[in-house]
Amino acid sequence: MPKLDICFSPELLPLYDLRGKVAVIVDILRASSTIVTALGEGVTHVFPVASLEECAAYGQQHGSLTAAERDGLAAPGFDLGNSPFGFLDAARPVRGRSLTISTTNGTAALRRSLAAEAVVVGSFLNMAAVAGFARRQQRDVLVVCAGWKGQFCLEDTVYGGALAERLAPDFDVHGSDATLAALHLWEQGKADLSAYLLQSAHVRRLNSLEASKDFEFCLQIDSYADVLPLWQEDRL
Ligand code: 3SL
Repeated sequence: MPKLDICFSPELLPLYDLRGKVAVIVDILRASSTIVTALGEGVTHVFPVASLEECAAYGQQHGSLTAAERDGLAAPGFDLGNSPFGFLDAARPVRGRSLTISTTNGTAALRRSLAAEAVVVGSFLNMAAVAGFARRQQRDVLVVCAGWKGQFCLEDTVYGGALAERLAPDFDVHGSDATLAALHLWEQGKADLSAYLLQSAHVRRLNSLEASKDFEFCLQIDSYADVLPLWQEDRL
């Protein structure tokens, strides 16, 4: 039976062997939720890049929309920041465009996970798509939490617990203390996820940046149930 494990921070990735596994990259607030929203709203594909320089260069090279964030704020000089609402603005249609995006933690975590057999982006918005993909692959899954600058983030770990609950009993979700802890946290929070995650550091950070509506948006379960951002060559 395949196993599901959770890596709490990209800094811990050297302790894991990604080869042969499905890596699920998760940055609930907000990069993975924003990427899923972009694809759900008709963006053709996404180039996730680590640096702002690459974002500008790729954007120009591919004629794509550019989105960039540092420390929670939209980085100057790009079309968009890292809010999912940037892709829901009727005044700026995104359908048919490609997107190059760079964020503080999320896109960097993805770039650090490319040794995996398959890399997908997970969020609450597309849990069904990710769970279905994992089931079809029949490989071990590692949920890679983007965290915040190397540190643990509650919301990413709670997502890991939610995914573990969905994949049990077809996956072994009791093989690591990380997954057990994530399942416990999900159990604590799932009845009222929004109230539970209000305590988290990143929610407080977003609230201070007046991005609290992003928080509620990113907690919707399966609102883009068919969107599967899957890494292929150099894009999702
Ligand atoms: O760090 C990231 O990748 C971002 O998702 C952080 S923020 O939500 O835009 O602040």
